[in-house]
Amino acid sequence: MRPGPRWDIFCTVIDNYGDIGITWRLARQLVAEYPLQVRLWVDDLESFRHIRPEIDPGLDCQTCSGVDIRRWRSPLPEVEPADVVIEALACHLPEQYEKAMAEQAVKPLWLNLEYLSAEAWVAGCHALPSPHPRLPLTKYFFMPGYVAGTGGVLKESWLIRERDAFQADVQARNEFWRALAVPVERPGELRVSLFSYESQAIESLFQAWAEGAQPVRCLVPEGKPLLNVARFSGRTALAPGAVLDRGALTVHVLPMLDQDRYDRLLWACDCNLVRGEDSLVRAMWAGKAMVWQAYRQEEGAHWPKIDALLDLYCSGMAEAMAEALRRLWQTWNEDGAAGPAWAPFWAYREQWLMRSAAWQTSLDEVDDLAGNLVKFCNEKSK
Ligand code: TRH
Repeated sequence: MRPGPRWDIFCTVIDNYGDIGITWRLARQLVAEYPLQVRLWVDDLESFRHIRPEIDPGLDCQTCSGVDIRRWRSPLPEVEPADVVIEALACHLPEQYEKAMAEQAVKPLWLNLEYLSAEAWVAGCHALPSPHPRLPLTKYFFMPGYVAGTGGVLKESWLIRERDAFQADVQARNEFWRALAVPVERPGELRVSLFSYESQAIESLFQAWAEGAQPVRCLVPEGKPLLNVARFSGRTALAPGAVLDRGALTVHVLPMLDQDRYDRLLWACDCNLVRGEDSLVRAMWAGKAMVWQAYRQEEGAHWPKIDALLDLYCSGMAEAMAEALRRLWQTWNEDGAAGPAWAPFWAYREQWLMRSAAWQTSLDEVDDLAGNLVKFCNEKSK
């Protein structure tokens, strides 16, 4: 069988896990669902290992789930450029690689995969060409998004099938919880996953849960929020395995999970607090209530993103329900008093499930990001 087209995906890890989270998810899906050979260049394999423990940070070259993974070091070893080149999330390609692309008889198709946003300008920029200032190359902007005319969001072909099977299988969920040393689900209890940046809003929300009537079990994979969790509990530090009790609230500190198990955590909870872009999309596909904390940018550049997503998500929603969502998301992103915003939000618990299902239907109308990328490349290569 003839090997399929070759794709190179370049990823730099700025901080956090979003860049590697998105590029790894994309690379894995492309290999699994299309006849493609994918090489993923990553400058920080240690971060990669956190979301995919099989990765050996000591290796320059390794294969995982059929993806050829390369350490992106400077200077890059001399390699033949692939047929399709993805410059992901504002990373810059090495100069000598760009030169090598320009020297190819058939120039590679070069795409700049941008950050996901609900802002209105996104559709207008999607698929626009940008000629290289010096070399005979054109780069295309590929804009993920939630609406027609954008590149869509990531969604593997197996995702909904596996989610539905897991959510319908009490035994599988019990095993999942036991492996994490967390008690199995109890009637009347609320389970919440928490993945966020450092924020005093965590302490405010915990206070509200602790004082509330409903038992709340909050699952926190280790990372940035632990500072606030520790402060709330009067401790100086916390490690995976720690369990804190305060009033109606029990908090479990979990180890960081691999991406697939993190999905299961989202599927198993009643409400998911997520951050950045990739966990946000996974929370959308989990189908539960969700609260989003955006990656904070200089001069408040993240606020238009929050407002745009709120506008889109709340469109057609009853005013009081939309107001409850806005207040919680806003206080959560402001480091503010999220606690008082919880009860009005949770009063709509059933409606969040319905909204989530309708939102997923609208995302499906845009098709998935990997499929849209492949379609775009096939059309451009004709
Ligand atoms: O880690 P993030 O805050 O990433 C951010 C944003 O993407 C932001 O836009 C970017 O510019 C900045 O990084 C530098 O959040 P995000 O995008 O949700 O990525 C987290 C990844 O980590 C996602 O793929 C899910 C994964 N994850 C696990 O695999 N296991 C876990 O236990 C957790 C909590 C997350």
